[in-house]
Amino acid sequence: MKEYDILKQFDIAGEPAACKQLTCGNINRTFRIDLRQADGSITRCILQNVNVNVFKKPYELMQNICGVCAHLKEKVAAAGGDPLRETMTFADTADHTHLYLDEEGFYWRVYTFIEANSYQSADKPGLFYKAAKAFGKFQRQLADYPAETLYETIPGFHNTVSRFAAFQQAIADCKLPERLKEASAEIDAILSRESLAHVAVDAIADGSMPLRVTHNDTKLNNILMDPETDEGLCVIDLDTVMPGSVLYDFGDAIRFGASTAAEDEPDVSKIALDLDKFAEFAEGFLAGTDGALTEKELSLLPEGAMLLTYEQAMRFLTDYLNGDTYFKINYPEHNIVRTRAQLALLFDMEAKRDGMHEIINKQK
Ligand code: ADP
Ligand code: GN1
Ligand code: MG
Repeated sequence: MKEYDILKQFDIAGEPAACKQLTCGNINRTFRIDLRQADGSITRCILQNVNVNVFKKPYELMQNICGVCAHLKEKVAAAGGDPLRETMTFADTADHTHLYLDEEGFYWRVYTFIEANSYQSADKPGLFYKAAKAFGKFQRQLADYPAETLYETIPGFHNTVSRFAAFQQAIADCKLPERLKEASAEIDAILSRESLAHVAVDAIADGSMPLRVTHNDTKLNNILMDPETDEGLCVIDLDTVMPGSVLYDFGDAIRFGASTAAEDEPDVSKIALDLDKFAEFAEGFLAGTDGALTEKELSLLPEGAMLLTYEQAMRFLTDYLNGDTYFKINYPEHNIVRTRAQLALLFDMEAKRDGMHEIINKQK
């Protein structure tokens, strides 16, 4: 099997015995491999094919991740935790880059599999609070990380102003007229909300809101939860750790986890913002960040939720108009279905904006 041959390039003990693809991510190709050890026991690792269409400089990407993981390991060890379960651990390669380039031009990495729960929805009572606390703690653990050493793995990743320009360009350059027509209502909804795109970018630019080292992709399935207690165990998918705003981490987690339906739910009547889930996440996130957020950041958290939902709608629709070159899709209409779901959520957030602010005002 090709995956087994690739595994041989990494410094990892055991003989591969089983391989299963894990399909919940939208970007990389991820496999869980069972490894039989000399004593007969089975251990596991993750083999992942890095998507270089998205991450154009994989060596810089790995330098970022290894630096961040080393920093997190020190913090975890100092707190008496287990760095092998609470942070990602990458297997080495002969050239010590932690990356193997195969003859077909694919880049691979291998890291320790962590036995844990990985959730697609926050339905379980208390789960979203625990995830929020862990994402908030992650942010705090990186507060003293030297941000200037981080490469921008995707330039302008959450620069919604430049994303808006890319969206306009996708409309102008679109080679799929039937898609343009089909999406006209969604295009109008996005174009008419341009001012929202400025919420974080402008506040960072005028110095009223700090840049921090943020995760930038805080979907619930990017955190592993302890199998016994469901406490946040390990934040994963560190490809987008870069300087950013706390609004991005808060907002993206709300977008994904405080919705009453999946991010690609085709029946938009099922989609709403669950204010109880919003409150639950906010409480956990404030506990995790432990007083680190400024007054301005706190006051903009609801706008962060709207911003990230708006940006995601824009990104899915840009990809649809560009012919589905970025996100993995399961069927041809997937990106327009995702766009509609994100817009339905955004509209409900707009209606519940005062409610979100009341919750934050009570908690801060
Ligand atoms: P993508 O960038 O495509 O989202 P991820 O790195 O998030 O890929 O991995 C996809 C999924 O694989 C995760 O959501 C998680 O369920 C599982 N996974 C990834 N890394 C680990 C790990 N170290 N231990 C256990 N499960 C993992
Ligand atoms: C991608 O890799 P994954 O599935 O965790 C994307 C996020 C989107 C998300 C939408 C690098 O996240 O930005 O919010 O899909 N990651 C990248 O589900 O673009
Ligand atoms: Mg992921």
